[in-house]
Amino acid sequence: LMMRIDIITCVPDLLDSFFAHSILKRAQQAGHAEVVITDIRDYSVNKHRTIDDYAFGGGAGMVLQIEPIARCIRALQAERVYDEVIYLTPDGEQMNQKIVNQLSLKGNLILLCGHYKGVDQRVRDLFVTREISIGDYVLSGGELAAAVLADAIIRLIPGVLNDETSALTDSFQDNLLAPPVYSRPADFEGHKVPEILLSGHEAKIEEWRYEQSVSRTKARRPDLLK
Ligand code: 6GU
Repeated sequence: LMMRIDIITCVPDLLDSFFAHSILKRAQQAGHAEVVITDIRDYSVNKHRTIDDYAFGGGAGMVLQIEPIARCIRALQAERVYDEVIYLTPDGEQMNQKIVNQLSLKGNLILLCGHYKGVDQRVRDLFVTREISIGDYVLSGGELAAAVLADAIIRLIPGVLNDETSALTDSFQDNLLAPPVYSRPADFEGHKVPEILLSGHEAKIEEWRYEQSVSRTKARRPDLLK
């Protein structure tokens, strides 16, 4: 299984270092996923390499123009089939684990990052198949949102995580928060690890963890249980 995620951005430097690190690098080295960052400016239609212009009708802020983005998306689509072209935008559908699970089962994805006042509406009308926000706050561009989405997707691809980092015990994977975890020492200045965890009773430990998940979810995120 090999998933390719293309990220289209006008600030590629912002994303390059992120995908060169940690679990995402491992996933790429193992051939489970490939993340390719493309600079919109490389598809500019003029010698000054401009990609944005003033908004028709006036108002503050520049708009990413349709021509460079159209040329970029078409160049990618000429090479392979993409399941979705996702535009990262604060007015999109709010990202959650269910959406991430769905996307992790797809083949190739294009993530388009907005900037300034966003992209020309015609890009959304003609090319974008899905619009996603990472939460109700405004970032200065879609790059961090694209990194968040790509990270959440890639770690779910079969074979990317090992037993220690297994996604099966994540918070949200079953609409429950994860239970508390402990490691050595068993006693830190009198603060002891719950005895059950030292008991070796596997079934009882699982039951305790489940109860902790439920009580933690009731206390912190009752909305998840509805
Ligand atoms: Cl996807 N983009 C921007 N610019 N801000 C956001 C966001 C996306 N999601 C939440 N805030």
